[in-house]
Amino acid sequence: MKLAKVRLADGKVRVALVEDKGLQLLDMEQVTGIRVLSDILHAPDPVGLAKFLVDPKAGPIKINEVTFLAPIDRQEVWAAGVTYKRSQIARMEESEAGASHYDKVYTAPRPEIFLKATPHRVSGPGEPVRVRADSGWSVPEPEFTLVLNPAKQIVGYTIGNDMSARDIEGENPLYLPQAKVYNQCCGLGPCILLADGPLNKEAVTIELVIHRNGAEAYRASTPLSQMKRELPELAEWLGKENDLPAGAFLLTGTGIVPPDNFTLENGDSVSISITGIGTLTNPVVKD
Ligand code: DO4
Ligand code: MG
Repeated sequence: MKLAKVRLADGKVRVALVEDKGLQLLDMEQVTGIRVLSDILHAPDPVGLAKFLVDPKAGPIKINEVTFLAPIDRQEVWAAGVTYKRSQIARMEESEAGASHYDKVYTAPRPEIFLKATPHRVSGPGEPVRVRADSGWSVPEPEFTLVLNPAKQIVGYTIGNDMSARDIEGENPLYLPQAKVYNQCCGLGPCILLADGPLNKEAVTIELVIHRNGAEAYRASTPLSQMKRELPELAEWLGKENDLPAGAFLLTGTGIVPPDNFTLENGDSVSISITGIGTLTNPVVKD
């Protein structure tokens, strides 16, 4: 089951069930204390609650009649890094000074985890993601993303784009927060696939397509199963000594890194597709 936050033609923001036949709006007035998407995600039984909230009076709405918004409310956004061999190799190449750190973290029991964004830095579907004006080498990082409730349980999955300035990170690993965290540094959406059973990682593919001037400039894909770590392992490390009272999103690292001569440009379009979730597309801005 997939849930989305959408803006209707009349400007109202609603939570909806995303189905093949269209969107079913949820009637949030029916249950006290349930107002926004994360109230459903953090409830004891998100799937049961979402089914209960379907508004029987509202017929299905066509997907192209609404605007999908980032599926975030007050959650923090965290990210794990160097969880795929491809990321380890790319990082070691870009950073003379920090190469051994990336090598070590790939095999160490403790993963790399960093604070990626707060809600105001997140772009939803169709909203711009940003390349820093002081970066000459930036890429999108297409990442399978966990949705955690305040009890630190995985309650859903979405698509994340961990926009990254490779030159800033490569110059000195201590610049990582500036390479990763800035205005419009993170894409999330278009919806949340509720975790209502075990996830078959073998069946999930992550694909990145970048368009420039109307033509395809880059395309690559990776199976989620190429990830070195387990998803619950990453969630557990994030939650150690670290409360998440508003819940959290956890991007789980990139297995796709464009070649070293590729950098995003103003006007590019980044599309990330993940099996079972959908496609997140964002235009790129650079001032
Ligand atoms: O070590 C830097 C960040 C790594 C990262 O974001 C990734 O592997 O996805
Ligand atoms: Mg990343």
